[in-house]
Amino acid sequence: MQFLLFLPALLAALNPHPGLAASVIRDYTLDIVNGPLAPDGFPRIGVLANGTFPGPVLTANKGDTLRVRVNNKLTDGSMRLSTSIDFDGVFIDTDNIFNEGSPFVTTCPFGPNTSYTYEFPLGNQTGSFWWYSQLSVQYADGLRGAVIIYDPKDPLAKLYDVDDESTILTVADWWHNTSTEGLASYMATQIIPVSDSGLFNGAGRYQGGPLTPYAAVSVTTGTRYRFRLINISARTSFTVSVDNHTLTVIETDGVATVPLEVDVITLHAGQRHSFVLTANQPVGNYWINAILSGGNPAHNLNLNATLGRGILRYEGAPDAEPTTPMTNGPPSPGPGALAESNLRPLVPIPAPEPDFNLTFVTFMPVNKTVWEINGVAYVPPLVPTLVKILDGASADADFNETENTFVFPANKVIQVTFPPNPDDELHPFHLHGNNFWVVKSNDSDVINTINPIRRDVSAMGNGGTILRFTTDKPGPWFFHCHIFYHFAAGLGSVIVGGPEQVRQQVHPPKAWEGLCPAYDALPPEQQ
Ligand SMILES: *[C@@H]1O[C@H](CO)[C@@H](O)[C@H](O)[C@H]1NC(C)=O
Ligand SMILES: *[C@@H]1O[C@H](CO)[C@@H](O)[C@H](O)[C@H]1NC(C)=O
Ligand SMILES: *[C@@H]1O[C@H](CO)[C@@H](O)[C@H](O)[C@H]1NC(C)=O
Ligand SMILES: *[C@@H]1O[C@H](CO)[C@@H](O)[C@H](O)[C@H]1NC(C)=O
Ligand SMILES: *[C@@H]1O[C@H](CO)[C@@H](O)[C@H](O)[C@H]1NC(C)=O
Ligand SMILES: *[C@@H]1O[C@H](CO)[C@@H](O)[C@H](O)[C@H]1NC(C)=O
Ligand SMILES: *[C@@H]1O[C@H](CO)[C@@H](O)[C@H](O)[C@H]1NC(C)=O
Ligand SMILES: *[C@@H]1O[C@H](CO)[C@@H](O)[C@H](O)[C@H]1NC(C)=O
Ligand SMILES: *[C@@H]1O[C@H](CO)[C@@H](O)[C@H](O)[C@H]1NC(C)=O
Ligand SMILES: *[C@@H]1O[C@H](CO)[C@@H](O)[C@H](O)[C@H]1NC(C)=O
Ligand SMILES: *[C@H]1O[C@@H](CO)[C@H](O)[C@@H](O)[C@@H]1NC(C)=O
Repeated sequence: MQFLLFLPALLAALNPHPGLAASVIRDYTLDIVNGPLAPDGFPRIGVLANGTFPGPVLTANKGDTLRVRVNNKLTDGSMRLSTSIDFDGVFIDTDNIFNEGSPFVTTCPFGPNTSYTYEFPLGNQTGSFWWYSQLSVQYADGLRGAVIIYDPKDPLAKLYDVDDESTILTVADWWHNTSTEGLASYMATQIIPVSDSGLFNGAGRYQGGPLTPYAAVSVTTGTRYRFRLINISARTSFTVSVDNHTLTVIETDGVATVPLEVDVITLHAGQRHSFVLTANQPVGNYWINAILSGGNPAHNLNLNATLGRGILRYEGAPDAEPTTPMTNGPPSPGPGALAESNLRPLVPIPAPEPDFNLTFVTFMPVNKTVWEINGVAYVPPLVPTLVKILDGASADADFNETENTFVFPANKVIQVTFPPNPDDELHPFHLHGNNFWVVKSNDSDVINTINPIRRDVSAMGNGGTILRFTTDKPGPWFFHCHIFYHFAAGLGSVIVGGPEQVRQQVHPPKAWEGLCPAYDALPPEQQ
């Protein structure tokens, strides 16, 4: 019996992504600590999983169950002491929605010296995702990392030779100040703190700072790599290119795509892309340009976006920086740039006709740090949405107006139209637990209901966007701007599908039921 229980974990430990059909439990422990780090050469204390940034990569195979025990060992009261971990883009099923980690929607955060274990089957989903603290803007302090679900039978496997931990690429913005200072400054000034640096695979530089070594990615001539590019930034978009190499996009937010060759990829909040790069250039060192944009650089003279980069190093090349100039790479938008409207899913699914239409107009009043959807800024409720549903809430009117909560029957199609954005800011909207069809991308006037890309984050802008999704998976799902400063100022909503089905299907464990009473009992400085 003991042996049988241990066998899956043993198999998982021996072979990180075997081609085995057997489903296993991927058991991870994350110790959340306040620890020192200096990814761009500036030393500070962060909020880190196991003391590292980015945090540990969580990997699984299609069909596995992910189990993540999170031990909150935070001690530094200058940053948030509670936490709550969300697994961005992962289709957590209704039965396990209480482990979805969205504070005040599906759960409550948990305080220092306590633990919580998130567990859910991964179903048929595969691709590149990430985990992070969904509490306030805490992830800006470092609590973020990748989640990769490998497909042992990837239909695009013939396009690449290597896909392992060495091909996971992360880009992140980084601040020398804590997120609590940043949030206070934002609330006081309406100006999102501009980051001090951009990090590629956890390393970067700021203007006038030390010459911190850039992260190098090793390749061998003639080999094809599946790079999984994940934007784990908190506020900033990244424009990524590799000097003298083309990038063939094959995945967007966990959805396999028709291969699309580009020179440069722009990643907005929360977005992920896999691309294939063939090491077909002369042996040498090449710049990987990871150029951030977001905010007025005049607000932080430490920021020099051009310093955001890494190195593609061929086997046989010296352990040195490229001798070519640091550029920002090809322009995006531009002729070689990835445009969302050009992406096609490998398996096209027409967007079904909507049963309900919503229009979301985003707005920030003058001189007030509040972001509204249709005139209402989201305020997290004291009692999470899921608790209210389990207690009988069934209609919009059962929620406070400031919960921006929209209730629909199960198995319906919802269309959300974002008219051209009058405030002229970028808002990457992210739907938890589900993909949407991007029927109209901000970057195109074309309405495509035949084979639009499906994904879970799309950037709204002044071009206008139309999304469709279904309520086939009952539950309350956060739908919010992924710029967490905007989100913290109210740019969020909750889509509830099938409240009756939720009450039938969802049976949370005692450990979850204890989270809210424990959190509510914490002194505010430990929340
Ligand atoms: C994190 O650290 C804990 C304690 O040392 C360890 O048990 C766990 O395996 C580590 N997790 C990962 C993902 O490395
Ligand atoms: C957590 O536990 C440690 C060690 O037992 C203790 O020193 C610390 O005060 C505790 N923190 C809180 C917030 O209770
Ligand atoms: C996974 O896909 C198979 C085959 O399409 C289907 O029968 C099964 O219901 C799916 N499982 C889940 C959890 O969606
Ligand atoms: C960092 O915080 C300090 C103190 O709150 C503030 O004076 C400074 O302007 C902040 N730096 C940036 C770049 O926002
Ligand atoms: C990339 O190609 C250009 C010519 O297109 C060349 O000048 C440059 O040296 C090449 N870069 C490297 C690192 O070889
Ligand atoms: C930013 O860094 C690049 C590369 O080192 C340098 O060429 C440029 O002058 C820097 N920008 C400023 C404003 O100093
Ligand atoms: C939703 O809007 C579309 C136009 O985009 C329209 O064709 C459809 O009839 C509307 N559906 C409902 C239920 O209002
Ligand atoms: C906003 O604040 C600025 C600077 O304090 C002030 O000049 C302006 O009149 C304010 N605008 C409104 C509409 O309150
Ligand atoms: C409803 O929202 C208003 C405005 O944010 C707030 O003052 C009130 O306390 C909320 N009521 C409940 C029950 O959460
Ligand atoms: C949105 O589209 C407009 C018009 O095409 C364009 O100017 C803007 O850069 C786009 N924004 C994003 C975030 O793609
Ligand atoms: C990366 O892109 C920026 C800009 O769109 C967002 O603000 C970030 O939230 C995003 N990062 C993640 C992890 O989504």
